Amino acid sequence: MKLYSAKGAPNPDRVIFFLKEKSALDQVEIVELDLMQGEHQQADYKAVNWLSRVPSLELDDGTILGESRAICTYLESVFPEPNLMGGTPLERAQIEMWDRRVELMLMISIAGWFRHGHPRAVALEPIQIKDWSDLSAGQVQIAADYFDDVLSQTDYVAGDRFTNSDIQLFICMNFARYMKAKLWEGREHLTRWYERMLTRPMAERD
Ligand SMILES: N[C@@H](CCC(=O)N[C@@H](CS)C(=O)NCC(=O)O)C(=O)O
Repeated sequence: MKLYSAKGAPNPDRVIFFLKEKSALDQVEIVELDLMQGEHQQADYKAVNWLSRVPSLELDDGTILGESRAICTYLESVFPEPNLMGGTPLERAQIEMWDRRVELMLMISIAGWFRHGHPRAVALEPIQIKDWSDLSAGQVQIAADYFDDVLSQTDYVAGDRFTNSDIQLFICMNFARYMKAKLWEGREHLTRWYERMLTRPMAERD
């Protein structure tokens, strides 16, 4: 299997961190693309993923999978241990629910804040709309407060054990740092959770 990725980019990291938690990163060949140099826009990568987005997973028979969560769903079956996406129908649905909340409420707002507000992101978003960035920045704070509240009630995002939903939220903490924001700071429960996440395999440096 071959994973098309980009160093430090949040969506590929969703897959990389997932694989680290499975101790399976060495089972996948990583092909790094430089997004700032537009390598993902070149014809050879467009032939892999017409949308020019990373990550993409190329299976040994040439099948291509896009969308980080779909890729993780596939990898969960290939590397079932430790289980990160739920062991029962209910738990699978709950983890998907939390994954979607993290992505739709927080990650997309951080993306809007970054893509429309960071000078380097002009390479990805040639028409930057400052109001969009400012609006997104406000939504990020609201969502961070929400997850602080969620973590006041449970030890992990989706309940009482570590799952893919924690990986999603951890990615958001890293992503917001591109905007010099430490979202856990000043948020008691998010801080307690974040400090625990820093000790996990996904946080280990390459
Ligand atoms: N929904 C997709 C999003 C993929 C995505 O937007 N990836 C970013 C990197 S984090 C990208 O490829 N950006 C390139 C661009 O905007 O031109 C997923 O979950 O994989």
